Amino acid sequence: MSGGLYSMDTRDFDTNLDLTKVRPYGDTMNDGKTQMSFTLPVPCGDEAIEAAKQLMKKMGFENPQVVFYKELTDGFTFFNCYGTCTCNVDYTTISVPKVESSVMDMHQTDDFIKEHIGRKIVVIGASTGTDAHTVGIDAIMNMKGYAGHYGLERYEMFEALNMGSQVTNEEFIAKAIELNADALLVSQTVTQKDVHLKNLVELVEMLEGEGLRDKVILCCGGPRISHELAKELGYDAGFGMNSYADNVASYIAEELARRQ
Ligand code: B12
Repeated sequence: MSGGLYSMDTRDFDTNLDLTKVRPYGDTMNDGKTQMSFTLPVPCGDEAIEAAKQLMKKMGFENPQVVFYKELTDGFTFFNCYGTCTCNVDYTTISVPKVESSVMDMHQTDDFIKEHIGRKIVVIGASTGTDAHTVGIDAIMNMKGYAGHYGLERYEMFEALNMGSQVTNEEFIAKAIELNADALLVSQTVTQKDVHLKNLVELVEMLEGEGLRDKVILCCGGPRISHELAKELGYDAGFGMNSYADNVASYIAEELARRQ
C-alpha cells in the first residue's frame, strides 16, 4: 500500500465487507439501507402514504418509511421512501460485456488515425425516429463537447456531421450513402414501450437490405443503452451513461484499423 491514508481504499478498513454478499448500505456496512422513489396514481394523503409503505414491504423492504411525499397533480402522489434491503448479490461472479477498445484523448486518437488510417474518418450521427432528445448526440459530436471532453467535430481526423433529432432511418441511410460514411452513430433516449428497440432494429434491417451493414461501423448510445443490448440488436458497439466522444472516437479509430 503506498501514497498514505488519502489514497487508500476505505473498503480496506472494513472487515465486514464480503464481496460475495453485497447489499446497499447507508450508515454501516451491510445495513441494507436503500432509498426508493416512485409515483402512485392516488390522491395525496394518509392512505397514499400507507399504500406506499405496503408496496415497499411487498417489494421486500423491511421497516419501510416514507420520508418525503408531494402531490404532483390532482390524483397523483410522489414519494421518497427508505427501507432495509435484505437480499444481496455475489459481486465476484459478475461479468459485463464491454466495448473492446482503449480510451484515448482527442490528440492521441488523431495521431492514431494519422498513423493507422492515413485519412479522415467520416462519421454521421443523429437522434433517430421520433426521438427529439438532442443533448446526448450533441455531447458526443459538438465542437465544444461535454463535461470537458471535446466532441467529434473538434477532432482533426474526423469529418463529423450531426444531423440532429427526429431523423428518419431512411434520411440517415441516404446521408450515409451520399457521404460514404465510415461510421454511423445513433442516439436513442426515449425507451417508452420499447420504441428504441423497434427503431434500432429497423435501421439494422434497412442497412442489411441496402447491402451496407458490413461496410459501416454501427454504434448506438443513450442513457438506457448498454454494449450488451447493442450487440444483441446487431450493432458493433453500444455506449451508455457517462460515455464521451473519447470512448466512441477511440473505438471507431481502432475498429477501422482492425478492419483494414
Ligand atoms: C431535456 C429533456 C427533454 C427535452 C429534450 C430537448 C433536447 N433538445 O434534447 C424535451 C423537453 C424536448 C423532452 C421531451 C420528451 N421527453 Co425528455 N427528457 C429530458 C431530460 C430532462 C434530460 C435529457 C438530457 O438532455 N440528458 C443529458 C445528456 C447529455 O445525457 P444522455 O442523453 O444520456 O447522453 C449521454 C449518454 O447517454 C451518451 N449518449 C447518448 N447518445 C449517444 C449516442 C452515441 C452514439 C454515443 C456514443 C453516446 C451517446 O453520451 C451522452 C454523454 O455522456 C431527461 C431526464 C433526465 N434527467 O435525464 C428527460 C427524459 C429523457 N424524457 C423523457 C420523456 C418521457 C420525454 C417525452 C416523451 C415527454 C412527453 N410525454 O412528451 C418527450 C419526448 C419527445 C420526443 N419525441 O422524443 C423520459 C424518458 C423515459 C424513457 N426511458 O423513455 C426522461 C428520462 C424523463 C423521465 N424521467 O420521465 N425531454
